[in-house]
Amino acid sequence: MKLIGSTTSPYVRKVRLLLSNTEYEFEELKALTPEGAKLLGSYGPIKRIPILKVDQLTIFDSTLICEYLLEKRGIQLSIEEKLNLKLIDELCDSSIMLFQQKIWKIDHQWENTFSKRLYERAFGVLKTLEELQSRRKLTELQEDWLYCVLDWLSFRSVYDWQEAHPALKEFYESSREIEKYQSTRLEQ
Ligand SMILES: N[C@@H](CCC(=O)N[C@@H](CS)C(=O)NCC(=O)O)C(=O)O
Repeated sequence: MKLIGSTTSPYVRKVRLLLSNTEYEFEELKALTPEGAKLLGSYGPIKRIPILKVDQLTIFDSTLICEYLLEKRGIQLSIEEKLNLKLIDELCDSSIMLFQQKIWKIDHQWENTFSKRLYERAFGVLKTLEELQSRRKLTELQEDWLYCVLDWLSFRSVYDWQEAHPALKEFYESSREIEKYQSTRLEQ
């Protein structure tokens, strides 16, 4: 089994966390560099990381990869679980796009309608997750995915998510030393 991805991607980290106790090969590929983008093309048309090569399959999309790995372990996710995981994915997607708007100098100040919509979505999801976390409603899998996004937001200094979300901040700060998060930490 081979995982293709970078050590800076929150999507790749979701999969790395799930593979924590499994033997696999890791192929480093930085999607945002020209060389990485070219190499990604050889794996299929989507051109995003992560990619998992396993059992003659090339699986793209971090959520599909996680679902595949969990199914192999006999675990089927409920719709309630999937809905919360989708919220976290939406937070990740909108935040990544906001970051790209900046680094690709499309809308550096997030002034256009598209950026504003992304920002609203990210903060709407953060508010919902704040409520869920303050009532301790998140499962371990949801916490893992959430940690991946919060840590990436901090790593890239995308926006200040901490001030308005004390329960998320507390969760983030108290989780930092957990071994699985330390052993998959984001690195340039
Ligand atoms: N929905 C995808 C998103 C993956 C994604 O956007 N990965 C980023 C890296 S963090 C990427 O490959 N970006 C390359 C690009 O947008 O050109 C997933 O969950 O795997």
